[in-house]
Amino acid sequence: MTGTLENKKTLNKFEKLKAEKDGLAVKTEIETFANIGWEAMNPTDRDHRLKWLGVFFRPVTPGKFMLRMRMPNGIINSKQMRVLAEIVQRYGEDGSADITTRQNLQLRGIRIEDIPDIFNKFEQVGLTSVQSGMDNVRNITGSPVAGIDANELYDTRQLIKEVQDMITGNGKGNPEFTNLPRKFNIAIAGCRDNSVHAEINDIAFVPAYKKDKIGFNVLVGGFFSAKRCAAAIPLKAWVEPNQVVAISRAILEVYRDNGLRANRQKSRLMWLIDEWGMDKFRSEVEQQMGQKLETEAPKDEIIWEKRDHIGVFKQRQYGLNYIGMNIPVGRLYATDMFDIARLAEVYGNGEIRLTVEQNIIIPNIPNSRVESFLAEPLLEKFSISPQPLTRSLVSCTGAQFCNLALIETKNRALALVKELEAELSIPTSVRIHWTGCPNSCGQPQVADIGLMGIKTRKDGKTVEGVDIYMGGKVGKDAQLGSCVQKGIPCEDLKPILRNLLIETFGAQPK
Ligand code: SRM
Ligand code: SF4
Repeated sequence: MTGTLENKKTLNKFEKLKAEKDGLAVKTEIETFANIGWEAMNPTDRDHRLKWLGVFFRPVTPGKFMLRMRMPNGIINSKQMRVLAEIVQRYGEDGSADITTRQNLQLRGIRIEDIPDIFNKFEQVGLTSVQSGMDNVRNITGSPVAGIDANELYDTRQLIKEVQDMITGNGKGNPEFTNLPRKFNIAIAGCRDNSVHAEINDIAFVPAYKKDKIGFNVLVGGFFSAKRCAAAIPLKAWVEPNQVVAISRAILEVYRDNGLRANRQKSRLMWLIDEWGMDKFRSEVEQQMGQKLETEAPKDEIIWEKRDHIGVFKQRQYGLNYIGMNIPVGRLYATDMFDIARLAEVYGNGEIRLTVEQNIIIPNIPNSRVESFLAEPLLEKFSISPQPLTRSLVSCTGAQFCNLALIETKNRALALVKELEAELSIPTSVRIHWTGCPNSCGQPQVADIGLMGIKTRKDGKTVEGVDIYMGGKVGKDAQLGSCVQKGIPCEDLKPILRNLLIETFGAQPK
């Protein structure tokens, strides 16, 4: 099933560990792991296979694991949020949660001895963290205002759930898709503003009409890696909504069975498309689906600038509103999570949405309740009208928890924008994205100003630094930005950003 003869001869470390024992197999061993503790565990199970259950060993904080959830379409309810809050609360100062750039939550401080109990709790409230790391399909993103946006073209919520259920065996784990050549990203866009960054996904469904029927043009192969970044390209296919699950399955099967596995740096879907050419790839997908694909619609419906959803907005449902709150660099603590759950219940219908900008939306708030919502103390911390740089600041995890990081990101990012906001009047929000290393989890290539962590030299010493990216365009006609300046020590960054904001984004010294 997996790979050619040549691949099998040259198995790299990760292919070997998957061939020896499927990652999902550790599901039946979690009680044992809990009993023996992290130090006695087989290192390959602990450091790698546990990621198939969403449990990440953190070499930076040994014994305190990270737990990456799945949140299809970025939607969670207050009951689920409260369960997650209780989990992180248990770990005191070590416990926190981060909203991720895939509309998802990651919990921190988790002890292996608690995992069986945590998984039981997940089951009770319909949460899962399965297949969220390593060579699996990541959280599937969709418009954060699906179903409530007055101008929506297709409500993606059910579709995204169906695709996730297909891939994960209804959240229990599905061995059909636990040995892909590499990680895999899927996004389904149903609104007009490309709020999912379709172009950076291995499969993206973008709304498009054929005659008067709404469906999706399919894009494939988008990805970022340290070696190469590529925007997704058209599969030259249009599908109806009821074909989305089938084509996702077919593409995954083609990739699983034929994707390149010898070199991990060349294993993402685009490398297979390069090798085969789009025509062959497309016809293999058709064969796997057992049906001919329709040609793509001549134009898609992404015709808006990207919205950030921060503030108060009317819903498609008469008399209801959604309110987007800015969560600086996506960091939440237990008390915040309890409070968000409470707000969602008291003012809305208990629903909470996450965005790829690492923010939160509370929907379904009646007109009559908006004013008292806005008077809630939590809004002083999580503003609905934040300062222009804080508003669109995004940051990956960085050195605080990530062992691949070359620099500290979240705390530095926040401190720097606060200083710049104090010194400058900035007429519009400027999207600044930080990423701690060239893996680009913080998506610097989609930003107005992207900052990628590197090591550089200053006064004969190695210091933390950044390469600067610019020109990332989101929404309609999205485009990836590129590197414009290399090797700036972080301690010298502020005046450079200050000048950029003045010269390119119309900022004025106060
Ligand atoms: Fe990522 C690896 C965090 C979105 C590209 N990413 C990692 C690891 C797991 C590395 C590790 O084991 O420490 C990081 C975990 C650190 C931690 O403790 O939090 C990590 N990635 C993240 C998150 C949390 C960043 C954030 O703060 O939001 C995002 C989690 C999303 C989720 O909910 O699943 C995250 N990562 C991304 C994205 C952005 C996206 O999907 O839109 C990318 C670029 C897009 C892409 O993948 O094509 C991304 N992460 C990577 C890569 C490079 C992949 C490659 O093909 O080379 C790695 C390294 C790897 O896989 O070998 C990586
Ligand atoms: Fe870690 Fe690098 Fe990803 Fe940031 S970009 S989370 S530092 S792997």
